[in-house]
Amino acid sequence: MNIAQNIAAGLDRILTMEVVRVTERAAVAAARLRGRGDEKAADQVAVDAMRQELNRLAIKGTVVIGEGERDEAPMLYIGEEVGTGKGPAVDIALDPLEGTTICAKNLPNALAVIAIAEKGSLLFAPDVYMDKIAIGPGYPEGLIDIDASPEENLANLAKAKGVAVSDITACILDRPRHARLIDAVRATGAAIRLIGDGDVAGVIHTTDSDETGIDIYLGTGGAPEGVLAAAALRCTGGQMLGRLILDTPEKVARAQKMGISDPKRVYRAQDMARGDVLFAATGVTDGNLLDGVKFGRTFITTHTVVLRSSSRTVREIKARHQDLDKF
Ligand code: VTB
Ligand code: MG
Ligand code: MG
Repeated sequence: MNIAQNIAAGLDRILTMEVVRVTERAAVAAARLRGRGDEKAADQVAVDAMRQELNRLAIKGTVVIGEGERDEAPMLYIGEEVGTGKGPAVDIALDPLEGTTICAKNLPNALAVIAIAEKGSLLFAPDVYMDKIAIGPGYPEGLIDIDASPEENLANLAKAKGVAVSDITACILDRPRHARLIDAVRATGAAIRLIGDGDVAGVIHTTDSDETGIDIYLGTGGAPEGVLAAAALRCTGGQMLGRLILDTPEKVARAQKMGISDPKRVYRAQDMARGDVLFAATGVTDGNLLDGVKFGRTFITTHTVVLRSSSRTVREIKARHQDLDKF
């Protein structure tokens, strides 16, 4: 397929490489404020840097998952038009600093992330919570069930993996709302990796359980982060189910305005991110799959993963940036 055919068919292949700069730039900006205890400042510089680099891309982009009310970031809002305006029309989901608190505390797995998809193919999710469950590739379709108990899901996963339940590790956000879930998982004998923030990384970690030691992601986190994680899983394989938590009439109405008619719908990864999807993440702090930004004396090193759904390619890009003025 040549480039012209590629543009006609969906996402431009060139974008696969171009998009790396966008997350790299956001990650470097945020990394400068690692461990400073100032979440807002780190988020702000990441947003500004991502926006600046995004506007250099030859796309006609619309942000559909952006900085919501919850993070209170001033830019890259839902509906914002980004890119040069000359190029394919695409929808964009982004989080310039996923894990603002992680970055402020300089703990593992803060990321700069973006997903680019064909127009109309990302779930237009309100900024509410989403119940999520995810496992990596190589398991029979339908193995996990969002309505089954944690005991059942863990038993089925252990059986399919050919190990005892006690050899399974679940990743769960450390929140009071998960107290019962945590007890239920521990009662099975499985281990839990409790994370302070960063459930996009948590979900992605299931896709390489040999490396990360995480087999399954469970619990509720942000719906925007759910769509970003789904985009990544579309590219790596793996299964994810998500259901918006629309527990007040106000949230149901908000979702309805965004085109969601069934408030109880269970979304699979392929329902949240359809068609041809590109996903990129650059490590801000050191993590299980990506190294954080390193500030050397003469260059800055970044570590990025770029995924594409149509080819299921996983590219890891370690870059040395010598032009320090640019950052
Ligand atoms: C998660 C986590 C994010 O929001 O989605 C979380 O992955 C969910 O909200 O890093 P609560 O913090 O209210 O539990 C973040 O922490 C922030 O975007
Ligand atoms: Mg954010
Ligand atoms: Mg976030």
